[in-house]
Amino acid sequence: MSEQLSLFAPARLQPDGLRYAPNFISASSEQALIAHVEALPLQPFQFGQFEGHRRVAWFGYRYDYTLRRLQQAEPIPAWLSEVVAQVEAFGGANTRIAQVLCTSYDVGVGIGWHRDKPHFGEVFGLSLGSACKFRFRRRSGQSWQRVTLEAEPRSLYLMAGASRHEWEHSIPPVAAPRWSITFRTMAAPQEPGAASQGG
Ligand SMILES: O=C(O)CCC(=O)C(=O)O
Repeated sequence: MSEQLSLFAPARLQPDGLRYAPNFISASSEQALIAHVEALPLQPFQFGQFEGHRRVAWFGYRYDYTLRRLQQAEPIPAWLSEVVAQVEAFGGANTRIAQVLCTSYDVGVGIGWHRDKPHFGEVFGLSLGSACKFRFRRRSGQSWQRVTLEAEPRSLYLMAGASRHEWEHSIPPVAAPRWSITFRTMAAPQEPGAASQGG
């Protein structure tokens, strides 16, 4: 498994804590994972009273935007065990995936600017089916610093550190069907009195 860190163009700026591994899985694993994801009872993403266009299924935990808290979800299924183990090995010692989110993006569907919920720790994303422009932005005075990662099919990205907690990310509407599997660890318990992350 090789790791590639220099795909950011045109600027050399790169969010700290971001790692990227092209060809993280084989083409046959990719096809098998897409088939498994498509066989799930995918539901439109619920954001309080709003409904997103992407379709999702959660395992381990689900964040309920109406109740504003984590809920227990179905356990992570056996067909994900191998790739979860690969992701944990990529994350390094003590990486324990507690939540998996499977997402299907039809043509023209993307995801808006956000940071993942603070309940979660590190965030890994496996891209399937087609490439997307994985965009990052961070406030810099009156403007924004911006970086785009071309997330290729079969690649894995890891957001930790500043890339996870300071930079927001988004995906513009995709030009071809894309699926992603997001793997999240849980955040370390906060020290009493420590400031919590918004969003
Ligand atoms: O599809 C992806 O790779 C990103 C998904 C994402 O950012 C999210 O669900 O919060």
